[in-house]
Amino acid sequence: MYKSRLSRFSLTLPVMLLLAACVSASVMAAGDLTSQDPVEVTVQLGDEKNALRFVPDRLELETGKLYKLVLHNESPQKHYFSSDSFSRAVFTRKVQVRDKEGTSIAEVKGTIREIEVYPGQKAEWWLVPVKSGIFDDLKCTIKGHAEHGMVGSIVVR
Ligand SMILES: [Cu+2]
Repeated sequence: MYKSRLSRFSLTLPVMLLLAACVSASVMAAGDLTSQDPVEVTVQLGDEKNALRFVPDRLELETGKLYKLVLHNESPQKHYFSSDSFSRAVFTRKVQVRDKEGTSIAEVKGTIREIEVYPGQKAEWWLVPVKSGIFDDLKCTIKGHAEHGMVGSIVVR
Protein backbone atom coordinates (compact mmCIF):
# COMPACT_ATOMS: atom_id res chain seq x y z
CA MET A 1 0.00 0.00 0.00
CA TYR A 2 2.66 2.44 1.11
CA LYS A 3 4.99 1.32 -1.63
CA SER A 4 2.50 1.83 -4.43
CA ARG A 5 1.67 5.30 -3.19
CA LEU A 6 5.36 6.16 -3.09
CA SER A 7 5.97 4.92 -6.61
CA ARG A 8 3.02 6.90 -7.90
CA PHE A 9 4.38 9.99 -6.12
CA SER A 10 7.89 9.44 -7.45
CA LEU A 11 6.56 9.29 -11.00
CA THR A 12 4.20 12.21 -10.64
CA LEU A 13 6.67 14.67 -9.11
CA PRO A 14 9.17 14.72 -12.01
CA VAL A 15 6.32 15.01 -14.50
CA MET A 16 4.85 17.93 -12.56
CA LEU A 17 8.24 19.65 -12.30
CA LEU A 18 8.72 19.23 -16.03
CA LEU A 19 5.28 20.70 -16.73
CA ALA A 20 5.95 23.60 -14.37
CA ALA A 21 9.26 24.29 -16.13
CA CYS A 22 7.54 24.26 -19.52
CA VAL A 23 4.77 26.58 -18.35
CA SER A 24 7.15 29.06 -16.71
CA ALA A 25 9.42 29.04 -19.78
CA SER A 26 6.48 29.87 -22.05
CA VAL A 27 5.36 32.65 -19.69
CA MET A 28 8.82 34.17 -19.45
CA ALA A 29 9.72 34.10 -23.14
CA ALA A 30 7.79 36.72 -25.09
CA GLY A 31 8.82 35.34 -28.46
CA ASP A 32 9.34 37.56 -31.49
CA LEU A 33 8.57 41.08 -30.28
CA THR A 34 8.64 42.48 -33.82
CA SER A 35 5.69 40.35 -34.96
CA GLN A 36 3.12 41.83 -32.55
CA ASP A 37 0.21 43.95 -33.74
CA PRO A 38 1.67 47.47 -33.64
CA VAL A 39 0.46 50.26 -31.36
CA GLU A 40 -0.05 53.23 -33.68
CA VAL A 41 1.21 56.62 -32.48
CA THR A 42 1.01 59.67 -34.74
CA VAL A 43 3.28 62.67 -34.39
CA GLN A 44 2.47 65.79 -36.36
CA LEU A 45 5.51 67.61 -37.69
CA GLY A 46 4.42 71.24 -37.59
CA ASP A 47 0.92 72.08 -36.40
CA GLU A 48 -2.10 73.39 -38.32
CA LYS A 49 -0.78 76.97 -38.08
CA ASN A 50 2.54 75.70 -39.52
CA ALA A 51 4.19 76.44 -36.21
CA LEU A 52 7.49 74.70 -35.57
CA ARG A 53 6.17 72.07 -33.17
CA PHE A 54 5.96 68.35 -32.68
CA VAL A 55 2.36 67.51 -31.79
CA PRO A 56 2.43 65.89 -29.32
CA ASP A 57 5.86 67.00 -28.13
CA ARG A 58 5.99 64.35 -25.41
CA LEU A 59 5.62 60.66 -26.20
CA GLU A 60 5.19 57.90 -23.66
CA LEU A 61 6.11 54.42 -24.81
CA GLU A 62 6.77 51.08 -23.15
CA THR A 63 9.62 48.67 -23.66
CA GLY A 64 8.81 45.42 -25.45
CA LYS A 65 5.84 46.74 -27.45
CA LEU A 66 5.89 47.16 -31.20
CA TYR A 67 5.05 50.74 -32.21
CA LYS A 68 4.13 52.14 -35.57
CA LEU A 69 5.27 55.72 -35.15
CA VAL A 70 3.56 57.69 -37.92
CA LEU A 71 5.42 60.92 -38.68
CA HIS A 72 2.99 63.16 -40.51
CA ASN A 73 4.13 66.44 -42.00
CA GLU A 74 1.15 68.54 -43.09
CA SER A 75 3.15 71.75 -43.08
CA PRO A 76 4.53 73.42 -46.24
CA GLN A 77 8.15 72.76 -45.32
CA LYS A 78 10.22 69.67 -44.62
CA HIS A 79 11.04 68.56 -41.08
CA TYR A 80 13.22 66.05 -39.29
CA PHE A 81 12.32 63.74 -36.42
CA SER A 82 15.69 63.30 -34.76
CA SER A 83 16.65 61.93 -31.34
CA ASP A 84 20.08 60.43 -30.99
CA SER A 85 19.46 58.96 -27.53
CA PHE A 86 16.07 57.47 -28.45
CA SER A 87 17.49 55.90 -31.58
CA ARG A 88 19.99 54.01 -29.42
CA ALA A 89 17.20 52.72 -27.12
CA VAL A 90 15.05 51.05 -29.78
CA PHE A 91 15.17 48.14 -32.17
CA THR A 92 13.96 49.21 -35.61
CA ARG A 93 11.89 46.67 -37.49
CA LYS A 94 11.56 48.93 -40.53
CA VAL A 95 10.76 52.36 -41.83
CA GLN A 96 7.80 52.15 -44.17
CA VAL A 97 7.31 54.72 -46.91
CA ARG A 98 3.96 54.87 -48.70
CA ASP A 99 2.50 56.98 -51.49
CA LYS A 100 -0.62 59.17 -51.04
CA GLU A 101 -2.89 56.20 -51.73
CA GLY A 102 -1.17 54.17 -49.03
CA THR A 103 0.64 51.85 -51.40
CA SER A 104 4.03 50.83 -50.09
CA ILE A 105 6.95 52.45 -51.90
CA ALA A 106 9.86 51.28 -49.79
CA GLU A 107 10.86 49.60 -46.55
CA VAL A 108 14.10 50.66 -44.96
CA LYS A 109 15.74 48.33 -42.44
CA GLY A 110 18.63 48.78 -40.07
CA THR A 111 19.52 51.32 -37.43
CA ILE A 112 17.72 54.64 -37.85
CA ARG A 113 18.84 57.89 -36.21
CA GLU A 114 16.60 60.48 -37.83
CA ILE A 115 13.86 60.66 -40.43
CA GLU A 116 13.12 63.57 -42.73
CA VAL A 117 9.53 63.94 -43.89
CA TYR A 118 8.65 66.12 -46.86
CA PRO A 119 5.69 68.54 -46.96
CA GLY A 120 2.35 66.75 -47.02
CA GLN A 121 3.97 63.33 -46.55
CA LYS A 122 4.13 60.56 -43.97
CA ALA A 123 6.71 58.02 -42.89
CA GLU A 124 6.20 55.12 -40.51
CA TRP A 125 8.91 54.07 -38.07
CA TRP A 126 8.18 50.57 -36.79
CA LEU A 127 10.18 50.07 -33.61
CA VAL A 128 10.38 48.24 -30.30
CA PRO A 129 11.80 50.25 -27.38
CA VAL A 130 14.33 48.06 -25.59
CA LYS A 131 15.67 50.51 -23.01
CA SER A 132 13.74 52.67 -20.56
CA GLY A 133 14.61 56.29 -19.91
CA ILE A 134 13.80 59.91 -20.64
CA PHE A 135 15.09 60.87 -24.06
CA ASP A 136 14.80 64.64 -24.22
CA ASP A 137 16.90 65.38 -27.28
CA LEU A 138 14.07 65.08 -29.81
CA LYS A 139 14.39 67.92 -32.29
CA CYS A 140 14.08 68.99 -35.87
CA THR A 141 17.63 69.47 -37.13
CA ILE A 142 16.75 72.04 -39.79
CA LYS A 143 18.51 75.29 -38.93
CA GLY A 144 16.42 77.43 -36.61
CA HIS A 145 13.56 74.95 -36.09
CA ALA A 146 14.67 73.60 -32.68
CA GLU A 147 15.42 77.15 -31.55
CA HIS A 148 11.83 78.09 -32.43
CA GLY A 149 10.42 75.25 -30.35
CA MET A 150 10.55 72.17 -32.55
CA VAL A 151 11.82 70.00 -29.71
CA GLY A 152 10.34 67.27 -27.57
CA SER A 153 10.93 64.34 -25.29
CA ILE A 154 10.22 60.63 -25.39
CA VAL A 155 9.67 58.74 -22.16
CA VAL A 156 10.10 54.98 -22.31
CA ARG A 157 8.86 53.01 -19.28
CU1 LIG B 1 11.59 71.38 -38.82
